[in-house]
Amino acid sequence: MLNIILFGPPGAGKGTQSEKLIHQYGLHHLSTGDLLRSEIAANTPLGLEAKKFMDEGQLVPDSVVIGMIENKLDANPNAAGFIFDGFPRTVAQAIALDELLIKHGHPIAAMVAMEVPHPELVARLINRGLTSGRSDDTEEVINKRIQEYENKTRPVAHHYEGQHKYSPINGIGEIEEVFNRIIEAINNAKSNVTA
Ligand code: B4P
Repeated sequence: MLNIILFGPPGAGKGTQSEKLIHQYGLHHLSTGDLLRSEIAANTPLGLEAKKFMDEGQLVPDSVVIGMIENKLDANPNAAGFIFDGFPRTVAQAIALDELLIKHGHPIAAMVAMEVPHPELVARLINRGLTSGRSDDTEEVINKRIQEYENKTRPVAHHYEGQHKYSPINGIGEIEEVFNRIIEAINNAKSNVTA
């Protein structure tokens, strides 16, 4: 089983690259952003609660997203592995994920971190906002999301650095070019796991 975290600030391209990775490795894609948006679309109590935070550019409470991930892990016991996209986003989420995966017997193999500078993130997300219809793709909310990332999410990188699983890559360039860098990082991690 191969468990990979795709990490990076809002707009780094996690969702874009996850789509390609699931085809490459046959992994199960777990995006907390997508899961939350489907709860919102279905008007569930969880979705209504999450929307208040997302519209403000804030992170949704840890207990909500950890519970969602736990349900998905339990529902897919035979998966070849998971790509965690947009999760964990706080150190508390990272600790919870580590514990869940130890229970399942397959810890994280690598965190691949996509590095993209702030002005490029803002430009990409404003551009996506022209067609996405996402209420959090406006300049004011985008800047709050990046601030939230700096305050609460960046420390998650140090958590996996401490476990020697942190693998930074340059997230600037053509989508295919970035994809090849991610593949290289994952293949290195795989050979470490099997070594
Ligand atoms: P997410 O849905 O996770 O999404 P994201 O950060 O907006 O973007 P991503 O990095 O996936 O970018 P994408 O590929 O789309 O989060 C949304 C919200 O949900 C959060 O703000 C938070 O409120 C909540 N949430 C989610 N998970 C949570 C958690 N664990 N805890 C608490 N709250 C949580 O790419 C962006 C754009 O760039 C696209 O238009 C794409 O086409 C373009 N692009 C991609 N790669 C490119 C490249 N190489 N060059 C140029 N453009 C590129």
